[in-house]
Amino acid sequence: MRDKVSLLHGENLSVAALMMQPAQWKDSVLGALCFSASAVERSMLADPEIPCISVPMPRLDATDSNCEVWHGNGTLTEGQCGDIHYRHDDELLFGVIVLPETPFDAGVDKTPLQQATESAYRQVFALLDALHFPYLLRFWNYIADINTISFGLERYQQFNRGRQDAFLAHGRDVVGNVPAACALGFSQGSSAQGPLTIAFLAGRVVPLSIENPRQISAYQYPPQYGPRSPTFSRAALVRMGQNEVLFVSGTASIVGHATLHANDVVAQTRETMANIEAVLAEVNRQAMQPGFDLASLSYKVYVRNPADLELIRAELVRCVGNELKAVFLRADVCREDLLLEIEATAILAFMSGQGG
Ligand code: 3EB
Repeated sequence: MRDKVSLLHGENLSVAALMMQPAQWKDSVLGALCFSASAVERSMLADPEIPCISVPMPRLDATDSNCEVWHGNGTLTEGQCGDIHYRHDDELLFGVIVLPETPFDAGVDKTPLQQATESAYRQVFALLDALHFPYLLRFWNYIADINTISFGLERYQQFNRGRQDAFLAHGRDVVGNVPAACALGFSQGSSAQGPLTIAFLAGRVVPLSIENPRQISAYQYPPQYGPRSPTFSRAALVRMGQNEVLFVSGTASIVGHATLHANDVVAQTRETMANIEAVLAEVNRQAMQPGFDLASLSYKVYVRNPADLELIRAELVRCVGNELKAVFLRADVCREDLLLEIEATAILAFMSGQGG
Protein backbone atom coordinates (compact mmCIF):
# COMPACT_ATOMS: atom_id res chain seq x y z
CA MET A 1 0.00 0.00 0.00
CA ARG A 2 1.17 3.48 -0.75
CA ASP A 3 1.58 5.94 2.08
CA LYS A 4 0.38 9.53 2.13
CA VAL A 5 3.40 10.79 0.24
CA SER A 6 1.90 11.40 -3.16
CA LEU A 7 5.27 11.73 -4.74
CA LEU A 8 8.59 10.10 -4.13
CA HIS A 9 11.89 10.72 -5.75
CA GLY A 10 15.52 9.96 -5.65
CA GLU A 11 15.26 6.24 -5.32
CA ASN A 12 18.76 6.07 -6.72
CA LEU A 13 18.13 2.87 -8.55
CA SER A 14 20.40 1.67 -11.28
CA VAL A 15 18.74 1.33 -14.67
CA ALA A 16 18.97 -2.46 -14.42
CA ALA A 17 17.29 -2.43 -10.98
CA LEU A 18 14.58 -0.10 -12.22
CA MET A 19 13.82 -2.42 -15.10
CA MET A 20 13.56 -5.42 -12.76
CA GLN A 21 10.91 -3.85 -10.56
CA PRO A 22 7.51 -5.54 -10.60
CA ALA A 23 4.88 -4.23 -13.00
CA GLN A 24 2.89 -2.87 -10.04
CA TRP A 25 5.80 -0.65 -9.07
CA LYS A 26 6.29 0.56 -12.62
CA ASP A 27 2.59 1.38 -12.81
CA SER A 28 3.13 4.28 -10.40
CA VAL A 29 6.19 5.73 -12.13
CA LEU A 30 5.64 9.08 -13.81
CA GLY A 31 9.09 9.09 -15.29
CA ALA A 32 12.79 8.93 -14.67
CA LEU A 33 16.09 10.65 -15.32
CA CYS A 34 18.87 8.12 -15.88
CA PHE A 35 22.56 8.92 -15.76
CA SER A 36 25.63 6.94 -16.65
CA ALA A 37 23.71 4.05 -18.22
CA SER A 38 25.76 1.33 -19.90
CA ALA A 39 25.07 0.34 -23.50
CA VAL A 40 23.00 -2.64 -22.33
CA GLU A 41 21.06 -0.44 -19.92
CA ARG A 42 20.43 2.14 -22.62
CA SER A 43 18.76 -0.51 -24.73
CA MET A 44 16.61 -1.47 -21.70
CA LEU A 45 15.50 2.15 -21.47
CA ALA A 46 13.80 1.80 -24.80
CA ASP A 47 10.88 0.53 -22.63
CA PRO A 48 8.17 2.69 -24.15
CA GLU A 49 5.95 2.81 -21.07
CA ILE A 50 8.04 4.99 -18.80
CA PRO A 51 9.08 8.41 -20.04
CA CYS A 52 12.76 8.68 -19.29
CA ILE A 53 15.90 10.37 -20.48
CA SER A 54 19.34 8.84 -20.59
CA VAL A 55 22.00 11.45 -19.93
CA PRO A 56 25.56 10.40 -20.85
CA MET A 57 27.22 11.75 -17.72
CA PRO A 58 29.62 9.34 -16.02
CA ARG A 59 28.89 8.70 -12.37
CA LEU A 60 31.88 9.52 -10.17
CA ASP A 61 30.92 8.11 -6.76
CA ALA A 62 29.90 4.60 -7.84
CA THR A 63 30.06 2.25 -10.79
CA ASP A 64 26.29 1.80 -10.97
CA SER A 65 24.10 3.91 -13.19
CA ASN A 66 21.66 6.18 -11.38
CA CYS A 67 18.00 6.91 -11.99
CA GLU A 68 15.99 9.64 -10.32
CA VAL A 69 12.48 8.22 -10.32
CA TRP A 70 9.32 10.26 -9.84
CA HIS A 71 6.19 8.48 -8.69
CA GLY A 72 2.59 9.49 -9.10
CA ASN A 73 -0.61 8.48 -7.39
CA GLY A 74 -3.58 6.53 -8.65
CA THR A 75 -4.15 5.76 -12.29
CA LEU A 76 -1.57 7.21 -14.63
CA THR A 77 -2.18 8.35 -18.17
CA GLU A 78 0.62 8.04 -20.67
CA GLY A 79 0.99 9.64 -24.05
CA GLN A 80 3.13 10.88 -26.88
CA CYS A 81 2.57 14.35 -28.32
CA GLY A 82 4.89 15.44 -31.09
CA ASP A 83 8.36 14.80 -29.68
CA ILE A 84 7.19 14.68 -26.06
CA HIS A 85 6.62 11.48 -24.11
CA TYR A 86 4.66 12.08 -20.93
CA ARG A 87 2.85 10.40 -18.07
CA HIS A 88 0.58 12.08 -15.56
CA ASP A 89 -1.78 11.56 -12.64
CA ASP A 90 -4.39 14.09 -11.48
CA GLU A 91 -1.79 16.41 -9.97
CA LEU A 92 1.48 16.11 -11.84
CA LEU A 93 2.78 15.58 -15.35
CA PHE A 94 6.31 14.38 -16.07
CA GLY A 95 7.55 14.69 -19.64
CA VAL A 96 10.70 14.19 -21.65
CA ILE A 97 11.75 15.57 -25.00
CA VAL A 98 14.91 14.64 -26.86
CA LEU A 99 15.65 16.62 -30.01
CA PRO A 100 18.63 16.22 -32.34
CA GLU A 101 19.91 19.47 -33.79
CA THR A 102 20.78 18.19 -37.24
CA PRO A 103 17.27 18.50 -38.74
CA PHE A 104 17.36 22.23 -38.08
CA ASP A 105 18.67 24.51 -40.80
CA ALA A 106 21.91 26.36 -40.07
CA GLY A 107 21.21 28.82 -42.88
CA VAL A 108 18.70 30.95 -40.99
CA ASP A 109 19.16 33.64 -38.35
CA LYS A 110 18.61 31.17 -35.53
CA THR A 111 21.24 28.50 -34.86
CA PRO A 112 20.19 24.82 -34.94
CA LEU A 113 20.50 24.50 -31.15
CA GLN A 114 18.46 27.67 -30.67
CA GLN A 115 15.76 26.32 -32.99
CA ALA A 116 15.76 22.92 -31.31
CA THR A 117 15.42 24.60 -27.90
CA GLU A 118 12.62 26.88 -29.04
CA SER A 119 10.81 23.94 -30.63
CA ALA A 120 11.17 21.79 -27.50
CA TYR A 121 9.89 24.48 -25.16
CA ARG A 122 7.04 25.47 -27.48
CA GLN A 123 5.96 21.83 -27.62
CA VAL A 124 6.05 21.62 -23.83
CA PHE A 125 3.93 24.76 -23.40
CA ALA A 126 1.41 23.62 -26.03
CA LEU A 127 1.06 20.21 -24.35
CA LEU A 128 0.55 21.76 -20.92
CA ASP A 129 -2.14 24.06 -22.31
CA ALA A 130 -3.91 21.11 -23.95
CA LEU A 131 -3.80 18.84 -20.89
CA HIS A 132 -4.45 21.60 -18.33
CA PHE A 133 -1.24 21.41 -16.33
CA PRO A 134 -0.53 25.15 -16.39
CA TYR A 135 2.27 25.39 -13.84
CA LEU A 136 5.82 24.36 -14.59
CA LEU A 137 7.72 23.31 -11.51
CA ARG A 138 11.05 22.15 -12.80
CA PHE A 139 13.05 21.74 -16.00
CA TRP A 140 16.16 19.59 -16.40
CA ASN A 141 18.22 20.73 -19.42
CA TYR A 142 21.12 18.66 -20.79
CA ILE A 143 23.05 20.08 -23.72
CA ALA A 144 25.97 18.64 -25.67
CA ASP A 145 29.15 20.74 -25.65
CA ILE A 146 27.51 23.50 -23.63
CA ASN A 147 30.65 25.70 -23.50
CA THR A 148 31.55 25.43 -27.18
CA ILE A 149 31.26 28.57 -29.30
CA SER A 150 29.56 28.17 -32.67
CA PHE A 151 27.94 30.74 -34.94
CA GLY A 152 29.77 33.32 -32.84
CA LEU A 153 27.90 32.47 -29.64
CA GLU A 154 28.44 30.02 -26.78
CA ARG A 155 26.00 27.16 -27.13
CA TYR A 156 24.54 27.79 -23.66
CA GLN A 157 23.66 31.30 -24.89
CA GLN A 158 22.05 29.85 -28.02
CA PHE A 159 19.97 27.67 -25.70
CA ASN A 160 19.02 30.72 -23.60
CA ARG A 161 17.76 32.51 -26.73
CA GLY A 162 15.58 29.63 -27.85
CA ARG A 163 14.22 29.09 -24.33
CA GLN A 164 13.31 32.73 -23.73
CA ASP A 165 11.73 33.08 -27.18
CA ALA A 166 9.45 30.11 -26.46
CA PHE A 167 8.42 31.53 -23.07
CA LEU A 168 7.59 34.86 -24.72
CA ALA A 169 5.78 33.25 -27.66
CA HIS A 170 3.44 31.49 -25.23
CA GLY A 171 2.86 34.59 -23.13
CA ARG A 172 4.67 33.13 -20.15
CA ASP A 173 6.53 35.21 -17.59
CA VAL A 174 10.28 35.47 -18.14
CA VAL A 175 10.83 37.16 -14.77
CA GLY A 176 9.33 36.35 -11.39
CA ASN A 177 7.15 33.30 -11.77
CA VAL A 178 9.54 31.06 -13.65
CA PRO A 179 10.33 27.41 -13.00
CA ALA A 180 13.27 25.93 -11.17
CA ALA A 181 15.83 24.42 -13.54
CA CYS A 182 19.29 23.15 -14.17
CA ALA A 183 21.38 23.38 -17.35
CA LEU A 184 24.40 21.15 -17.74
CA GLY A 185 26.62 19.97 -20.54
CA PHE A 186 27.79 16.55 -21.52
CA SER A 187 30.44 15.40 -23.92
CA GLN A 188 30.11 12.10 -25.62
CA GLY A 189 33.73 11.55 -26.41
CA SER A 190 32.99 11.40 -30.10
CA SER A 191 32.30 13.91 -32.81
CA ALA A 192 28.58 13.12 -32.85
CA GLN A 193 26.70 15.91 -31.11
CA GLY A 194 24.26 14.50 -28.60
CA PRO A 195 20.64 15.54 -28.79
CA LEU A 196 19.13 18.30 -26.68
CA THR A 197 17.73 16.31 -23.73
CA ILE A 198 15.05 17.85 -21.52
CA ALA A 199 12.77 16.57 -18.75
CA PHE A 200 10.11 18.57 -16.93
CA LEU A 201 7.51 18.39 -14.19
CA ALA A 202 4.32 20.42 -14.32
CA GLY A 203 1.32 20.63 -12.03
CA ARG A 204 -2.07 22.14 -11.37
CA VAL A 205 -1.20 24.03 -8.19
CA VAL A 206 0.67 27.29 -8.47
CA PRO A 207 4.22 26.92 -7.12
CA LEU A 208 6.16 29.60 -5.29
CA SER A 209 9.21 30.81 -7.17
CA ILE A 210 12.00 31.53 -4.72
CA GLU A 211 15.04 33.76 -5.27
CA ASN A 212 18.35 33.99 -3.41
CA PRO A 213 19.15 37.35 -1.75
CA ARG A 214 22.90 36.64 -2.20
CA GLN A 215 22.47 36.39 -5.97
CA ILE A 216 21.00 38.56 -8.69
CA SER A 217 18.09 36.66 -10.17
CA ALA A 218 19.33 34.74 -13.19
CA TYR A 219 16.61 36.36 -15.32
CA GLN A 220 18.23 39.71 -14.45
CA TYR A 221 21.86 38.80 -15.15
CA PRO A 222 23.60 41.68 -16.98
CA PRO A 223 24.24 41.26 -20.72
CA GLN A 224 27.92 40.39 -20.27
CA TYR A 225 26.72 36.81 -19.66
CA GLY A 226 24.85 36.65 -22.94
CA PRO A 227 22.28 38.52 -24.99
CA ARG A 228 19.34 36.78 -23.31
CA SER A 229 19.03 36.00 -19.64
CA PRO A 230 18.42 32.47 -18.45
CA THR A 231 14.77 31.83 -17.58
CA PHE A 232 14.73 30.09 -14.21
CA SER A 233 14.18 30.75 -10.52
CA ARG A 234 16.51 29.66 -7.72
CA ALA A 235 13.92 27.27 -6.29
CA ALA A 236 10.30 26.22 -6.61
CA LEU A 237 8.11 25.15 -3.72
CA VAL A 238 4.78 23.45 -4.24
CA ARG A 239 2.15 21.98 -1.95
CA MET A 240 1.12 18.42 -2.83
CA GLY A 241 -1.47 16.92 -0.52
CA GLN A 242 0.05 16.74 2.94
CA ASN A 243 3.50 17.59 1.67
CA GLU A 244 5.58 20.41 0.38
CA VAL A 245 7.95 19.59 -2.43
CA LEU A 246 11.05 21.71 -2.90
CA PHE A 247 13.17 21.91 -6.03
CA VAL A 248 16.41 23.80 -5.56
CA SER A 249 17.74 24.77 -9.00
CA GLY A 250 21.26 24.12 -10.11
CA THR A 251 23.35 26.31 -7.80
CA ALA A 252 26.94 27.41 -8.21
CA SER A 253 29.63 29.69 -6.78
CA ILE A 254 27.99 32.89 -7.98
CA VAL A 255 27.45 35.89 -5.70
CA GLY A 256 25.67 38.90 -7.13
CA HIS A 257 26.20 37.94 -10.75
CA ALA A 258 29.91 37.14 -10.56
CA THR A 259 31.68 33.80 -10.33
CA LEU A 260 33.77 33.61 -7.16
CA HIS A 261 36.86 31.46 -6.46
CA ALA A 262 37.65 30.71 -10.11
CA ASN A 263 40.38 28.14 -9.43
CA ASP A 264 39.49 26.89 -5.97
CA VAL A 265 37.10 23.96 -5.98
CA VAL A 266 36.78 23.76 -2.19
CA ALA A 267 35.91 27.45 -1.93
CA GLN A 268 33.42 27.06 -4.80
CA THR A 269 31.78 24.17 -2.97
CA ARG A 270 31.55 26.19 0.24
CA GLU A 271 30.11 29.21 -1.62
CA THR A 272 27.59 27.01 -3.42
CA MET A 273 26.41 25.56 -0.12
CA ALA A 274 26.14 29.08 1.34
CA ASN A 275 23.88 29.88 -1.61
CA ILE A 276 21.74 26.80 -1.00
CA GLU A 277 21.47 27.73 2.69
CA ALA A 278 20.36 31.24 1.71
CA VAL A 279 17.73 29.75 -0.63
CA LEU A 280 16.53 27.48 2.20
CA ALA A 281 16.17 30.48 4.52
CA GLU A 282 13.93 32.12 1.89
CA VAL A 283 12.03 28.85 1.44
CA ASN A 284 11.43 28.51 5.17
CA ARG A 285 10.07 32.06 5.30
CA GLN A 286 7.42 31.07 2.74
CA ALA A 287 6.78 27.40 3.52
CA MET A 288 3.84 26.07 5.54
CA GLN A 289 6.39 24.96 8.11
CA PRO A 290 10.00 26.13 8.25
CA GLY A 291 11.46 22.63 8.28
CA PHE A 292 13.81 22.61 5.30
CA ASP A 293 17.48 22.25 6.18
CA LEU A 294 20.62 21.01 4.43
CA ALA A 295 20.21 17.51 5.86
CA SER A 296 16.68 17.13 4.46
CA LEU A 297 17.84 17.59 0.85
CA SER A 298 18.83 14.98 -1.72
CA TYR A 299 21.65 16.35 -3.84
CA LYS A 300 22.91 15.89 -7.34
CA VAL A 301 26.42 17.24 -7.75
CA TYR A 302 27.72 17.99 -11.23
CA VAL A 303 31.52 18.02 -11.24
CA ARG A 304 33.64 19.46 -14.05
CA ASN A 305 36.93 17.74 -13.15
CA PRO A 306 36.64 14.15 -11.89
CA ALA A 307 39.83 14.58 -9.85
CA ASP A 308 37.96 17.07 -7.64
CA LEU A 309 35.45 14.47 -6.40
CA GLU A 310 36.96 13.79 -2.97
CA LEU A 311 37.61 17.47 -2.20
CA ILE A 312 34.02 18.33 -3.08
CA ARG A 313 32.57 15.39 -1.19
CA ALA A 314 34.60 16.17 1.95
CA GLU A 315 33.42 19.78 1.91
CA LEU A 316 29.81 18.68 1.44
CA VAL A 317 30.03 16.25 4.35
CA ARG A 318 31.46 19.09 6.43
CA CYS A 319 28.46 21.30 5.52
CA VAL A 320 25.67 18.68 5.58
CA GLY A 321 26.92 15.91 7.85
CA ASN A 322 27.59 12.22 7.38
CA GLU A 323 24.04 11.48 6.26
CA LEU A 324 24.71 13.39 3.04
CA LYS A 325 22.50 12.00 0.26
CA ALA A 326 24.30 12.84 -2.97
CA VAL A 327 25.00 11.50 -6.43
CA PHE A 328 28.09 12.82 -8.22
CA LEU A 329 28.21 13.13 -12.00
CA ARG A 330 30.83 14.35 -14.48
CA ALA A 331 29.42 17.33 -16.34
CA ASP A 332 30.20 20.68 -17.90
CA VAL A 333 28.79 23.69 -16.09
CA CYS A 334 27.42 26.63 -18.04
CA ARG A 335 30.20 29.08 -17.19
CA GLU A 336 33.73 28.00 -18.08
CA ASP A 337 35.04 29.09 -14.64
CA LEU A 338 32.47 27.15 -12.61
CA LEU A 339 33.87 23.86 -11.33
CA LEU A 340 30.63 22.44 -9.99
CA GLU A 341 26.87 22.92 -9.82
CA ILE A 342 24.63 21.40 -7.16
CA GLU A 343 20.88 20.85 -7.31
CA ALA A 344 18.66 19.41 -4.63
CA THR A 345 15.13 18.28 -3.80
CA ALA A 346 13.24 17.62 -0.61
CA ILE A 347 9.74 16.57 0.38
CA LEU A 348 8.43 17.47 3.81
CA ALA A 349 5.12 16.68 5.46
CA PHE A 350 3.84 20.02 6.75
CA MET A 351 1.38 18.68 9.30
CA SER A 352 3.07 17.70 12.53
CA GLY A 353 2.48 14.33 14.09
CA GLN A 354 2.12 12.62 10.73
CA GLY A 355 2.69 8.92 10.71
CA GLY A 356 3.71 7.09 7.55
C1 3EB B 1 23.73 29.96 -12.45
O1 3EB B 1 23.41 30.17 -11.29
C2 3EB B 1 24.39 28.66 -12.78
O2 3EB B 1 20.07 28.07 -17.44
O3 3EB B 1 18.52 26.80 -16.57
C3 3EB B 1 21.90 27.02 -12.92
C4 3EB B 1 20.57 26.55 -12.99
C5 3EB B 1 22.47 27.58 -14.04
C6 3EB B 1 19.83 26.66 -14.17
C7 3EB B 1 19.61 27.37 -16.51
C8 3EB B 1 21.73 27.68 -15.22
C9 3EB B 1 20.42 27.23 -15.28
O4 3EB B 1 23.58 30.82 -13.34
C10 3EB B 1 23.88 28.04 -14.01
